[in-house]
Formats: sequence, structure tokens, C-alpha cells
Amino acid sequence: MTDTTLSTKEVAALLNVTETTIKRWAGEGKIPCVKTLGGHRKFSMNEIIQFAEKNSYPITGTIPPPVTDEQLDQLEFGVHTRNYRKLSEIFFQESLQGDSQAVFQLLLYLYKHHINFALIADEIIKPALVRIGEYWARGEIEISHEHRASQAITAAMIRLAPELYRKPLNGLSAMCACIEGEIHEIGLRSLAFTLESEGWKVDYIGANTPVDTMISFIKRVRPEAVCVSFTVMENEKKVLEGFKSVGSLIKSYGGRFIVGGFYSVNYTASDLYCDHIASSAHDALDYLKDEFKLKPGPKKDIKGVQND
Ligand code: B12
Repeated sequence: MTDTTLSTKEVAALLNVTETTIKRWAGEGKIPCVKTLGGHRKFSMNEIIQFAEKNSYPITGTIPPPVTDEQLDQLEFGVHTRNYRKLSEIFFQESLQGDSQAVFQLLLYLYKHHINFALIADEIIKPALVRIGEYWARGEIEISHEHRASQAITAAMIRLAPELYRKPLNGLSAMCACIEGEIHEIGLRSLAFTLESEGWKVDYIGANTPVDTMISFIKRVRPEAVCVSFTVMENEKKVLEGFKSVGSLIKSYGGRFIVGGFYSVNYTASDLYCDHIASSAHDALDYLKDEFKLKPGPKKDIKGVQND
């Protein structure tokens, strides 16, 4: 089992007790810890979980991400006022550091404070990454920083998956894939998390999926929704032919074909033989909700909180 090292502050937040209590328990040998050369206590997450279970302490708290005191104030304020611009700014800074642990804790913190994943994707992750792209284009950061940031976000999202609250299954399934050669998959993964939270069974095929692979999967599983993402277009003729084959297959059994991603906005749904081109995770949810007569998903309202 993987382990995470926690500070006194983080353990206190996790167990909803004060830092003094944690220091006392550590001093009494109730919870194991090691001291760094600088004299700071470090705890093992696994050992804290064992301690909490043995002593019936509920792990109800959320660990604040390792941000500076000033950022922590902004984070709490941003969450409280649902100020997504501020939250995206913090997400941008943490991602640029390339520390996937910090990005994971930040995502977990936002999610546990009832910001649904569609909002996290559309209002926090996307604007932060657009900004990283702009910084790179202006030569203010190197390509390695952009790669490191997207790696950290991807790793953090994978770690977040088991923490996602999932509504009971709604009986519908979705396949999510990027076209062949496409490696931008953070948007697609965000959409997959959004659908899973809403009770969809998601088959996440991911980046760089050849058309033949999509077709054989769709024939076998017949997902109600096929979600395809593309951000760069290298061979338009081949891509459009692929979309035509996929689109007519989905039509033949009454599924829905949704396309999204940075470059898809340059086309109409009929150009891509699809039913809908979605600009955001919320847009996709709204469309699917109408098509499949589902109960409303989480509110789009920028000020709103999750309505589930
Ligand atoms: C991170 C990033 C990368 C990472 C990708 C890592 C990864 N694992 O995903 C790395 C560094 C590897 C990369 C590589 C490249 N990149 Co890049 N990259 C970006 C960046 C900074 C962010 C993209 C991102 O993840 N956004 C966050 C997500 C959440 O947003 P999103 O993708 O838009 O998704 C949202 C919606 O669109 C929607 N959505 C997305 N997909 C779908 C699908 C469906 C079905 C639905 C319903 C909705 C939906 O929901 C999401 C949530 O809101 C953008 C900058 C920008 N302005 O976007 C450039 C950008 C996309 N890259 C670009 C380019 C050119 C490249 C490279 C070609 C560079 C190169 N010369 O090598 C390569 C190409 C790789 C390839 N073949 O795919 C260009 C694309 C320009 C264009 N198409 O005209 C951009 C715009 C940068 C720029 N301004 O030039 N990139």
C-alpha cells in the first residue's frame, strides 16, 4: 500500500483535533512519528489511519493542501465565497510547482467542500491550464514546466478517483476516448469523472485511440453515450472519415455521439457526424440529461453549490 507523509498540522486537520493534542499523543507514544533534522514531526498516513480505526476516531477532516499561510487564507475565502477565479489562481500556482501531492490535496479539499467535479474542471482546472499555455506561448515558462504541471494534474486526478462520490448507477454507460494521435486527455478525464459522479458507468479508453479500436469497443459494449475528444488536428481527412464511421455505428443502435475538446469548436455537429459538440463538462451533462430524461445534474450556477 502506498503511504503519504503528513505534518502535525495535517494530522490535526484530518482527525479534527488541535495540533497540541497531536503533539501530546506523539510525545506519549500513542501515534508513531519521526522527527526531521529541523525538529518537525512527520507522520505516516497509514499509521494515522490504523490509530484512528483502533481508537474509533472518525477521519472526518480534510487535509488542507500544503500552501502558504497567505494562500490558505485565499483558499478558505475562495471556497467560502465560491470564487472560482481565485481558486483557479491557487490551482495554477500549485500545478506550476509540479507537486502532484499538493495538487491532489488541493483537488480533494475543493471536492470535499462540495465543489462538484464539473465545476472543478470547467472553472478551476481549465482556466489554470489555459493560463499555463499562455505563459508558455509568451516564453515566461519552459515547455518542461508545462509538461510537469500536466503530469502533476494527471497523477493527482488518478489519485482522486477512489475519493469521488458516485450517485447510484443510472443504468447508462459512456465510452470516453481521444482520437488517434491525441494526447491531451485532462479534459476527457474531467468529463469521465463528471459522468461517473452522476451515476454513469464510464469506460475510460483515454488518449490516442485508433478508430478501429473505438469501433470494435462500441460494437461490443454499445454504450449509450460515446464521448470523443480532440485538441489537435493533424490529418483532417482521416479524422473526418473516422468520425463518419463512428457516428454511423452509434446511430445504428440509437446511442448519442458527443465530441469535445479545444479544436472541436471549429466544426459543426454535422461536419463531425455527431449529435452534439460540447464546450464544457457542464454542457455535456446538460445535453445528456435532456436526451436521456435524467434528473438535473449539479448546478452550473457559478455561485451555486452542488445540489445533490
Ligand atoms: C496541458 C497541455 C499539453 C500537455 C497535455 C498533457 C495531457 N496528458 O493531457 C502536453 C504538454 C503533453 C501537450 C502537448 C502538445 N500540445 Co498542448 N496544451 C496543453 C494546454 C496547456 C492545456 C490543455 C488542457 O489540458 N486543458 C485543461 C482541460 C480541462 O481543458 P480542455 O481540454 O479544453 O477540456 C475541457 C473542455 O474542452 C471539455 N472537453 C474536453 N474534451 C471533451 C470531450 C467531450 C466529449 C466533451 C463533452 C467535453 C470535452 O471539457 C473540459 C472541461 O471543461 C493547452 C493550452 C490551452 N489553451 O488549452 C495546450 C494546447 C492545447 N497544446 C497545443 C499544442 C500545439 C500541443 C502540441 C502539438 C505541442 C507540440 N508542438 O508538441 C503537443 C501535441 C500533443 C498531441 N499530439 O496531442 C495547442 C493546440 C493548438 C491548436 N489545436 O490549435 C494549445 C492550445 C497551446 C497553444 N496555445 O498553442 N499539451
